Amino acid sequence: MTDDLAVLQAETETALADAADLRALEAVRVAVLGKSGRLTALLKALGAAAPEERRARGAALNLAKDAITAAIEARRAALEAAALDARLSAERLDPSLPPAPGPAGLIHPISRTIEEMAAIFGAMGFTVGEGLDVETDWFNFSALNIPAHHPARADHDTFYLPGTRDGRPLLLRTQTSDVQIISMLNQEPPLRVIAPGRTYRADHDATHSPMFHQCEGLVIDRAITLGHLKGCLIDFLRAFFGIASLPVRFRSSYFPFTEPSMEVDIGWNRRTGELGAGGDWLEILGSGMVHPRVLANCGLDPRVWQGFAFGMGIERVTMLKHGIADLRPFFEGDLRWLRHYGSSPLAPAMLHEGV
Ligand code: 2U9
Repeated sequence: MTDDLAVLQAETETALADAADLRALEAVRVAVLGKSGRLTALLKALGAAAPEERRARGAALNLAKDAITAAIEARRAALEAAALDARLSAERLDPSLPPAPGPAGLIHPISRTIEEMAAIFGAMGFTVGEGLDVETDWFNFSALNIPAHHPARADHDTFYLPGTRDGRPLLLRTQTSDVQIISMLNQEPPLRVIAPGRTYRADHDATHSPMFHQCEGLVIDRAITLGHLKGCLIDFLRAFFGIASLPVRFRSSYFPFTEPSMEVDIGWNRRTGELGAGGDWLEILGSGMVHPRVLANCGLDPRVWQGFAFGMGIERVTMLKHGIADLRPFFEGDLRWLRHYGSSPLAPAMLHEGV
């Protein structure tokens, strides 16, 4: 190698060793191999060399270029590895740290109540079923023994939709019973299912919203009695409201889909709104033994299979549990309300900790 190339290579190696980061490295590369770089200039000058010199000089220049390129790439690899090491140690993650305070997001009270119901009924062996918001009148009414002339079927109570499915009128479901009907049609009994979800009724005032949420439930088995219904709902209500001595009263009622039917009341103080004591009664849900005709509509022999069912409004029980006076903010998306009534996603509903 000629002296000038040896000097150039040595100086480049020193400059590369001094380059502390990728930017400095790039500057060295441009100064040697760039358009106006020192080695590029020597390569350009090769054309002017005497023909007998050109071969040896060309080979020397190429050797120097290869050596310098390799030195640049080696330094680049070292600098990139050092930069990655520095980033990894600066960004080290400690999974044992508590979550950083800040806008982590909160669970809406409706979702929270559904989680709590799933936890309580889940511990009793229920699964959570889902249906469709848009149903036919068979799943919403006919299968449930709700007769053709029933007021619930009228336009002023139910949102009907254009079109049909299976030749039947479409509607927005007014209760989540479609889930239990589908469960009975598709699964072999015994079964235990809850059906939380959106429901719709043509009702809009201070205490009614055209869209609201219900949780219904269904148990089908052999030899199911009213005693099972009562035990299940008393246990649920006491766990949900967190009051072990919550008074619960069953009052005879009527629904087309259950026989006998019962409304369920809990003890409270009407004056203070306090639940659990006070001598007054507050209606909280409806229930009953599944009507034999509903069982038969879903292909079950009522002489073999019995069951009980219940239904409650999710907004209503959430308002009572948390002392929320107004229904409207549930659907207004006001962040101040959500921050106040929302619950932490990091503390999910767990029965053993009290939901
Ligand atoms: C099947 C058979 C029976 C579900 C039931 C009620 C009683 C009830 C209301 C409470 C307040 C709805 O949100 S609300 O307006 N529901 O009173 N629901 S029994 O009965 C069923 C369900 C499915 C197959």
